[in-house]
Amino acid sequence: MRKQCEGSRYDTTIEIKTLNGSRQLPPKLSDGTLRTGSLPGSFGRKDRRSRSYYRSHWESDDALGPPTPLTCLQVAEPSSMKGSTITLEKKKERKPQRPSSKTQCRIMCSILTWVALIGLLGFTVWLYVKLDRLRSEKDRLQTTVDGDTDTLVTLKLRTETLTDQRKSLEARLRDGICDIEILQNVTQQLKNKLDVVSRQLVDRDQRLRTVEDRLSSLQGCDDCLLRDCSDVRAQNSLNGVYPVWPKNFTNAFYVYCDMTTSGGGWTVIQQRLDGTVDFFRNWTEYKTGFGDLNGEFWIGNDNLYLLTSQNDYKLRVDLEDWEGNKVYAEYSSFTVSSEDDNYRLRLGSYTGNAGDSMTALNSSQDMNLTDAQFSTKDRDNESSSKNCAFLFKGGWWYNDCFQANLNGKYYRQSNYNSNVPDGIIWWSLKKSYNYSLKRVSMKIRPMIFIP
Ligand SMILES: [Ca+2]
Repeated sequence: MRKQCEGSRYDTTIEIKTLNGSRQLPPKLSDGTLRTGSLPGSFGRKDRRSRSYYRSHWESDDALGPPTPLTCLQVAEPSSMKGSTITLEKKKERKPQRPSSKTQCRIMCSILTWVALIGLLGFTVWLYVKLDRLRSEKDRLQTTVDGDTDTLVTLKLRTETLTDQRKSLEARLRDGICDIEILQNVTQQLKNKLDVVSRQLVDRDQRLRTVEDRLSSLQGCDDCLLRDCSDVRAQNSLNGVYPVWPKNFTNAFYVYCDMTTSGGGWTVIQQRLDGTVDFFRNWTEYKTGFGDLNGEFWIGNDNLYLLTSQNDYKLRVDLEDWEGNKVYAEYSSFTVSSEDDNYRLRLGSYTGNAGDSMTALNSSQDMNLTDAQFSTKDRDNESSSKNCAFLFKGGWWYNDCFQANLNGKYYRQSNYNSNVPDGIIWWSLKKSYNYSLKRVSMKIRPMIFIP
C-alpha cells in the first residue's frame, strides 16, 4: 500500500480495455460505483467514478477530461503490478449466492452483540437514572434529617430552658408557700390582738357611758360636778383616766388621776416615762396637749388655765433618776394664765427633797420661773437673747434659760452626749446639766384638799 495525494502522478501505466479492444469506462454497479474486481489498488469505496477509473485514464485518454482532483488516496499497489496491464473482463452475471451459514451466524452474532450492547447501554442508562434518583432522594432525606436534627437541638435547648424555668417556679412557689404560712401566722396574731383591743374598747365604751350617765345626772348640781381628780378621789381611789368638768367650761375633758401619791387626788399635767412621745413640739400642740394619758403626755396649756383658774392649786413634781431614787418638789401655789398672757406661770414657795429648780435665785442668771411665759420652738417668749425652747428642745417656762427642763429630750441613759443641755434636767438634784432623769411627773391638787 502507498499513499497517493492530490496532484501527484502514478509511476505506473494502467490500461483498461474491454474484450473487443475498445476503451470503455469501467462498469458501474447498480449503486453507480465502479466495479473494480481484481483491479489492483481498488479502494472498495462507493463512488460514481472510482479512483481506479481516473487512474487508468490519467495518461491513456485525455479526451475524457481531467479527473476530479483527489484529496487523499489509499492505494494498494503490489510490486508485481507495476507496469502491468490490467484487463477487465466482462463476467457473466451469476445469481447472487446466499450467505453461508457461517456468515449468517456472524451476522446473527453481530446483531445479538449489538442488541446486547444496546440493552446493556439501556440498562446502564436506567441504572444511572435510578442511581441519580436515589441520590436525589438521599439528598432530600439528608436535608430532612439535618432539618430534623436542628429541630431536635432547638427542642432540646427549649426543653432545658423550660426545665430551668420550672425549677425556678417551683422554688418561688415553695418560697411563696413559706411566705403565706408566715403571713397566716402574722394574720392570726393580729387577729388575736384585734380581739383583745376590741374587748378593751367595748369595756372602755361601757365605762364612758357610765361616766356620761353620771355626769348627766349631775347636771344642774354645780357642786356635784367633778372639777378635778380631787373630786374624783372622793368616789374612786384608783389611778386612771377620768373626765373632769372645770368651772366656766362647757365640756368635760379627760385627765389622768394619781390617787396614791401623798394621799392622792392629784391631777397629772405632765408625765415622762420612757421617751415614746416626742416633746419637741410647737405652740399649738402645747396649747391643746398631746400624747397618751396612760403613758407620756402634756395636758395642754388651755386645760392648765381652766383648772388653775377655778381654784387655788399646789404643784408637785415627782422625779426618779436612773439609780431608782425618787424625790419630789412641791410648790405651795401654781397658776397658769390664759393664752393672751402666753400662759404665764406663778409659783409659791418650795418644799421637798429634790431641791428647788424653779424658783431658786441665781446670782448670774435669772432662773426664777415665776412670772415666766411659756415658750416653744416657734414662739420665743423669754428674756434670753437665745431661743431657749428651740435650743433645749422643749416647750417650757424658760427664763434665761432654766434650771428645770422637764419637757426636754428623753435620753435612755443618765449622762448623755450633746452639745447643749437639752435632756430632762432638774439641776438642783444632781447639780449637773448633763444628767437626764428617767421618770418625771407634774401634778396639781387644790390647796385645801384633805386626804
Ligand atoms: Ca429669747
